[in-house]
Amino acid sequence: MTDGFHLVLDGLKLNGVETLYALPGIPITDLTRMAQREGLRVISFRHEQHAGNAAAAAGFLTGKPGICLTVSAPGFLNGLTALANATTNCFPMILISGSSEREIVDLQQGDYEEMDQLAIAKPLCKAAFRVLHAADIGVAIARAIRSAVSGRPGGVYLDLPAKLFSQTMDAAAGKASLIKVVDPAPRQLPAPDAVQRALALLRGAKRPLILLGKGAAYARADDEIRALVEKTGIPYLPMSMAKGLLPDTHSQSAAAARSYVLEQADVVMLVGARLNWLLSHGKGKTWGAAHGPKQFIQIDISPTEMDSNVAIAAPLVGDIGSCVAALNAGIAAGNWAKPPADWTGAIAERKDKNQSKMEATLAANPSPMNFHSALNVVRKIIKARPDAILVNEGANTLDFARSIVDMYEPRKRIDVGTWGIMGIGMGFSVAAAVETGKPVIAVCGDSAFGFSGMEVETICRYKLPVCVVVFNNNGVYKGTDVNAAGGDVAPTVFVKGARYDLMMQAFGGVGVTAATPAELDAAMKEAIASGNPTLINAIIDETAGTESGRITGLNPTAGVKK
Ligand code: FYN
Ligand code: ADP
Repeated sequence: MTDGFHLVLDGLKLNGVETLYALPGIPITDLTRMAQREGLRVISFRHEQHAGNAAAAAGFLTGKPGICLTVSAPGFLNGLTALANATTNCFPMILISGSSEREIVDLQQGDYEEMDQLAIAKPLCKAAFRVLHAADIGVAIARAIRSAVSGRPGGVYLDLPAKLFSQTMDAAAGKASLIKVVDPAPRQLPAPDAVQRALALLRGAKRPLILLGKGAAYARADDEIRALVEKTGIPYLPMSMAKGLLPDTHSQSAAAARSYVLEQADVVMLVGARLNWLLSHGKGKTWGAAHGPKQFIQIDISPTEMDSNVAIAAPLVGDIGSCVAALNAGIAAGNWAKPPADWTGAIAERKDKNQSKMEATLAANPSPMNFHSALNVVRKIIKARPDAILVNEGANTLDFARSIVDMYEPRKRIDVGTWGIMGIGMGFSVAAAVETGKPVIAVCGDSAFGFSGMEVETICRYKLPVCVVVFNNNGVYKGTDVNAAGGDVAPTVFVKGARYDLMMQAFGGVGVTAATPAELDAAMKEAIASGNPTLINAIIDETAGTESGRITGLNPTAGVKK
């Protein structure tokens, strides 16, 4: 005989799942124990949100759905933020939650942790399934995997009521009921006429631009994308998680001339990037409305993404690997002229200007450190270890790091993503370390770190090579706000001079305070060389930084006299 517990584990293992990001409790405690016994790695967290974030990051980093396992109602709800965030970011993950007894929940008779979890999860993910019979576990797992990774990737919810786990069935029949998913994320070839339309538009452009988004990084079409950029000679702009798809030092990168290229380009090819708020919806001043309308080519696996904000002249629907390969074939077949020199020359001029300005700022060595002088250290460390994964969250800490810290390899930068969410820091770091075995550097604002700080215990427990650098400027945005009415400190201010380093020490890791770039450099090098869990409390000038970093304009009070 077999039972629900074993069928769940066998179904996951059959599909190549190796790790569960979990938080044990009723009714899944034994499932986590049995999982370990059956050879799965169980990474056990202190809060489900971070287990969920880890699963989401694992999904992005591996292209396979990361699995998060939680208890019912409150545990499920804690995991839900991560599930919704994964869906928003197009990261594949599966949230598996135990749930209470259907009969009692549906009659609202007050079961232990009673909640209609399936109904609550549905609007926040790509698909949600509940399994009532052990014989259906195999189908449910197969459907969850396909839903997570096929088409536009995203989050999937799998509801497993407590009673399911102890249901028994004949072992041979149970084995036969499991499904090994064949080709879970099938290639989707673009239509030949759509390829020709895109090529014609690109060929006619005077000021073309390629915009790479995190979908391009996720697609793992690194060589094809690089060939497209280099064969066409078109300047490209990476969104934050597409940094490193080509090295940020690439001569065609227009990152340091961002405003200029967005404003001036006449044809923009979006590759796995949505025209959402991060790209000013493709409209307005950012896009140089005064310079005439732009024409867009958009490569995306989701057909309904087209025209979501502005008209897309040449939609190219398919997986990025297939679409870019088709474009490359078309380019190789014809005589492709490089973009006009006045366009590439003008970009180079803007880049040089911005880069010289940046170099001058980075060369300064103020005391206390500011964001620039501290990030200059991180910049050099990543240059020396381009295989390290950079996790980045915060406001100023995020915005400055994005432009200061160059990335050299694909999928090495994971950050707050489409929502600009805080609290991904430690969950993403755990997954990055577990899934890649590479050193992880988490650069977090002090506020952002607070959302997941307790997971430093998890990092210590599993002895993960994570170096957390907390940019400590005593508050949200900065530490100098004053409550005009007196009494409590201002809502954005924290305990001054907090010793985040002691949190890591509390669990046996290394905790260091760094007040100068030299101290920060030494501590980071030591952390990477040793692989020991490390937290560096980097003391940043509390007057440095601006409210909301580079997105100040989104505050409803921007422009209003306070
Ligand atoms: C970029 N830049 C550089 C370089 N790279 N200068 C010199 N050297 C290098 N290497 C320049 C770039 O040309 C821009 O100047 C400027 O630096 C900023 O570049 P960035 O960061 O790429 O662009 P920008 O305008 O900030 O991008 C807009 C955005 C971004 C919306 C995509 O702000 C973003 O991703 N924000 C996420 C914010 C978030 O989620 N926060 C969490 C919530 S915080 P110009 O070309 O002169 O403009 C809650 O408060
Ligand atoms: P960014 O925030 O970096 O601009 P977005 O998350 O907005 O990126 O966009 C990612 C896009 O990539 C989504 O619209 C998604 O549908 C698309 N996408 C993800 N994976 C693939 C893939 N393999 N092929 C094509 N498109 C993809």
